[in-house]
Amino acid sequence: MTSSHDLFRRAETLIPGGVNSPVRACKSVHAEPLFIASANGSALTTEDGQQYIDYVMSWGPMLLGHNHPVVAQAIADTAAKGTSFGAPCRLEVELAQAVIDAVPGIEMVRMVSSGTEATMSALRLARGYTGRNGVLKFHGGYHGHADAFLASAGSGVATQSIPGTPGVPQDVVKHTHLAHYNDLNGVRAVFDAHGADIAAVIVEPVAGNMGLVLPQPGFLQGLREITRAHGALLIFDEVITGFRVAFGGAQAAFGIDPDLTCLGKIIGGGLPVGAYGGKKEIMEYIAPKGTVYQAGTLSGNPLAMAAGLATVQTLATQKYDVLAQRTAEFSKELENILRAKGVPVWRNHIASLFTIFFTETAVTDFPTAQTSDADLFIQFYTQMRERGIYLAPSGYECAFTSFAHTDADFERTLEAARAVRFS
Ligand code: KE4
Repeated sequence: MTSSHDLFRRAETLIPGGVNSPVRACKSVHAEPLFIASANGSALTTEDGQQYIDYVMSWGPMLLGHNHPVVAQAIADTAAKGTSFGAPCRLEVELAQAVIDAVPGIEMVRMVSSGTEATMSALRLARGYTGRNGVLKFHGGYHGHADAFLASAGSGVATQSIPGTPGVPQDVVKHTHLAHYNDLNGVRAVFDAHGADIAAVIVEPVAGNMGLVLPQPGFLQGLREITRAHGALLIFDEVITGFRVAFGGAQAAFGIDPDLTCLGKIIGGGLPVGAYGGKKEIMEYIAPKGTVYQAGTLSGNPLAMAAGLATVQTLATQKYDVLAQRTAEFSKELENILRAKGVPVWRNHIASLFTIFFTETAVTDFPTAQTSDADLFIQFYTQMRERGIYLAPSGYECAFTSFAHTDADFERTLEAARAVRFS
């Protein structure tokens, strides 16, 4: 059996950093990545034959749990008939319908192959629709790796403390304006200075890439009012929150009506799918109906559509409130266990998402998320991993539960936390 270590050594000679996405490299926690051989429900099995309870869940897609039988069967049945035609197929119509039926703000939708493609395309559409260049994003917000979004980005950019935006021309990022999450005065100031040229505000309605940060009362509504007042579009990046915070996404949970919505992760059920959608009047600017160009060889391919459709149809019957309550109780007990060890702890939680920060400061934006003690996080991550608990290798990510996590999983995780010793 080739171990994770041997595979990583080999991968490092073939792939930059040995990984196909930076945050997986576990650099910030001074560990090597585990190579996964298989996954089922809430469990991962590594190439070393070790089993872990998974709270990364592929960074969000696996809300039903890994290898869900309905999804696996849909993939197998569809694969037997071909995987990609480069032509329209029934399944992309059916997934489009399911997304439009579920997400209140989406009247028309375009499928792409990643969250990055979705946000990149939504911004181009906003610029084409408004004739403006500017975009406002938030410190610590992560919207994928398109040039415009790499200013003060969260997720792996924050994890690696990558300064600025190497490789991104200043001419591009000069159109990107920044404000702090939950700071409407900061947003107003940007609009006072640049409002005439701002095409859109893009926001994670619940922030998941600076750790989990919740919108304070009035924040999202304020963004809706400010953008409307200035003729800018409001783009909800629901790549994490879509079909997770509620079946209809954060926009359903918080009752906000964005102009455009970006989706990913869950709507692919583990296969590469992203989507952007919104008001029909805006979406019809997209080629070939309109002239704002966006395209993709594998967009809407039957295999990915089948996985996404089976996932969304199965999620429609799940009890989101029960999972939210179970996750709330589990993460609260985890917070209590860690606080009893004398370390500073702040917990943010919503639905099947939570983050434990190692700070006494209320975490409401990127600067307060950055007060979390990185060394305490590394001790926590390392000792939990030694005890078979697989957490995101970064303090700027969320923990994801799923409909596959059992009470026994949560109790085993709490047992592992009780055994952690902080120095
Ligand atoms: P992808 O291009 O990675 O499919 O989606 C980009 C994206 C867009 N918007 C939000 C809110 C996102 O969270 C993401 C991607 N999330 C990260 C983890 N937080 C993906 C993990 C990775 O980069 O490997």
